[in-house]
Amino acid sequence: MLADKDRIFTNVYGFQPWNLEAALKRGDWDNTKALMALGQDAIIDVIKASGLRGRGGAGFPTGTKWSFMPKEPKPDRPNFLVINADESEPGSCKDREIIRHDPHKLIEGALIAGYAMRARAAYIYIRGEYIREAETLFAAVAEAYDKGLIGKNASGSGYDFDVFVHRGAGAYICGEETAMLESLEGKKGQPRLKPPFPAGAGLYGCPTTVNNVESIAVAPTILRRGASWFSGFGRENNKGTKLYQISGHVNKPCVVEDAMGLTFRELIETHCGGIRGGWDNLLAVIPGGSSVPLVPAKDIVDAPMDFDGLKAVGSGLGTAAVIVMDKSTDIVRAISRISYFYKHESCGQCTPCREGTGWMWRVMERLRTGDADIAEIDTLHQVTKQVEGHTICALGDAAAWPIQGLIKHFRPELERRINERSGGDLTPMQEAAE
Ligand code: L3W
Ligand code: SF4
Repeated sequence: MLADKDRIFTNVYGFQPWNLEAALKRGDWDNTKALMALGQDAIIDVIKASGLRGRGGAGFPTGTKWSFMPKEPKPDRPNFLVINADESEPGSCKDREIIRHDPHKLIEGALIAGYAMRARAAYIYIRGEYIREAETLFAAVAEAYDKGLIGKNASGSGYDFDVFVHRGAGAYICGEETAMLESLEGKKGQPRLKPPFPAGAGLYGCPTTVNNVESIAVAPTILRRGASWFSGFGRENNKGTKLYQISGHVNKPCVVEDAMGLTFRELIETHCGGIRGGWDNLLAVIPGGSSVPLVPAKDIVDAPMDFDGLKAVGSGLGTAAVIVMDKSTDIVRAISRISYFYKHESCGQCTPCREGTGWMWRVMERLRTGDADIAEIDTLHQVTKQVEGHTICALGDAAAWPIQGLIKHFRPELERRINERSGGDLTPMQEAAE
């Protein structure tokens, strides 16, 4: 278990106030000017050496991403930093806790990262439903301006840097980085074709880096404590500490910071009081938010909770939103509900996703009730393969993978329902819960 002294997010449960006075006591904004004096390229080198990989789902190396930004921005084409706080992935709830209880870590991180990338300003795009969190963030940004920590001559560094908070309007797809840029520009939030990547042409066509809240919020601590301290946790290619969000059928759901690479069993036993009803009652786990395939109990228990460990069992770390399902779960219904989510959130601009998500959900619903032919299981699988990799953004993959995981691991259950027509309609209690 991670020692308290090694936690970056020391106020994740909000036992202390979020405000600047309390943040200063926790060590935030401690001589930020000296950190910046390291120099822009040296800051990027520290982040590279720390092994930090993006915490928003894709795991792209953060320092490498920062290094893509032009070193001499043109006056009419400034660099921008965009921080993705549109946390909408089902199961994900870590960025919310950072913003609620530790917003100054994020704002200080924005300044340091923005400075390293020669950015003129940071835009924090916050999920529309995060109303109280947005209020906290607006207030924390105002505190930072008031004390001269950001704005003109930010923290006495001689560097001018603004931070703008922008509220979303409730669309999951605006968490996709280029849809977010469109939305910030005041347009409909629809993903752009990549390349060009945002580092080449991003916000208003200017060089832009989009990073997740957690990736930015850990940067000041990495600089203060050193790259080797951070890379001392986890293992090769999977370094550092991470906020895990465990929901579902555990005795104590929580958001907790621990080292990358601890096993699923360690995570659940150490922080969640075990599986509801004991380990024999575990059915399956979605380990990285709804976009990654489920993993059956037998494969997940000893899997390291990091990028490579979860890839090895056919899934992914995603945002480390760990959804635990025990044997009381109707697994077909659960995946069908996820399919409905992607159908609902598809922006509709490419055909495989627009048509495919609805088609897959309708078949999933018939599989749920058992009102399908056995051959349709393979047809459904083929359609998921036609959607996967054939769309503009990753939402198409995200809609396909959970179904592929279901078919791979729970085909006998799908066949049983069809053979017995046993799924049935919703019970009155399930209807009420819908
Ligand atoms: C310059 C290149 N930049 C890649 C950049 C790229 C982006 C980052 C990763 O999707 C995943 C998705 C969700 N030159 C570059 C380059 N980049 N090559 O690197 O890019 P990519 O395309 O691998 O991923 P993405 O489009 O950022 C993110 C999955 O995460 N997910 C979580 C979603 C989480 C939320 C939330 O609520 N926080 O929505 C879970 O699995 O499905 O696969 O910046 O520009 N050659
Ligand atoms: Fe829109 Fe879906 Fe295409 Fe992504 S994959 S651009 S959400 S239609």
